[in-house]
Order: sequence, then structure tokens, then C-alpha cells
Amino acid sequence: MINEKLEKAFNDQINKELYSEYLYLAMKLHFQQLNLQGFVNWFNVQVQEEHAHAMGMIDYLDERGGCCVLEAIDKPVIEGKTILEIFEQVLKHEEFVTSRINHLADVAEEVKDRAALHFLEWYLKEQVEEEASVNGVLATLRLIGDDKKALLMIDKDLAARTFNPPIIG
Ligand code: OFO
Repeated sequence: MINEKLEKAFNDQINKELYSEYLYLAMKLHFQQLNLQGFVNWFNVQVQEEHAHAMGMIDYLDERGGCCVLEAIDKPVIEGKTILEIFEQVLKHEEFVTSRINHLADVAEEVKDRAALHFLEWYLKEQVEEEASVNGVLATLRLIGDDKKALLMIDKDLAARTFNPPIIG
């Protein structure tokens, strides 16, 4: 049976993963309005990944005899006006998620739950990849500045991203 404090920390993180899904869905819809289909695809993959992250934790809680309590998901707010600013927000958000998963691992450590720590390693590695992927897009966006032709080329590149259902844990 999972420790109560750890169960609560998992539930908090599940809410954050679902919020991430919701935030990226809002961003996907924003790019749909701009008719930048590659960006739409990039965010669509984000949406699916965040959904998988949440489901992975929900299934794990169940496996450990815990209870998943779904709370309200905050309204997603797109802070940036430009594409660069939106990706800066994505990076800031992913860094926040990384800090929360680290916190969750701290709780697992505190209650001496080695199995949960092992499970969370996957998420910590995933965060390294997530931040690197966003940093990659950001670097290209900074490079092209206001060049519209180059923006369309990035859009084409982002259209190639695919979702590979992760094997979590
Ligand atoms: Fe984008 O991160 Fe989930 O975990």
C-alpha cells in the first residue's frame, strides 16, 4: 500500500500533467488559428505525451493500491504574443514540471519508497528530453528572427514529429 503523503503528491502531479495536456491543447488551437500546421502537429504530440504521462501515474497509483482523486484543471493561459514568447513559456512550464517531479521524488525518498523512486526515474529522464526538445525549437526560432520564409521551413520540420506511445516505468 502506498504511503498517504506520497499518494497525495502523486495526485498533485497527475493534476499538473493534465494541466500540461490542457495548456498544450490551447497552444495547438492557437497555431491552428495561425494556420501553421507543423506547429499544430508539434503541440498535438505534446498533448498526447502529457496525456500518457498522466495515465502512467494514474495506472501506477492503482497498481500500488492508491486512490486517484481528480481535481479541477486550471484554465490554460497563453502568456506570450509571439511564437518565440510562446516557446519561452513552454520551456518555463517544462522546467516547472521538472521541479515538481523532483519534489515528488523527494517525497518518495522521504517515505523510503524505493519502488516509486525507480518508477519516477523514467519521468526525470523524460523531462531532460522534453527540455532539450523545446530548447532546440527555441534556438532555431531565435536564429531566424523575423524571417517569414524560414518560419515556414521550421513549420515543415515540425510537421514531421510523431507520437510514439511511451513505455513508462
Ligand atoms: Fe511535459 O512533462 Fe509531463 O511529465
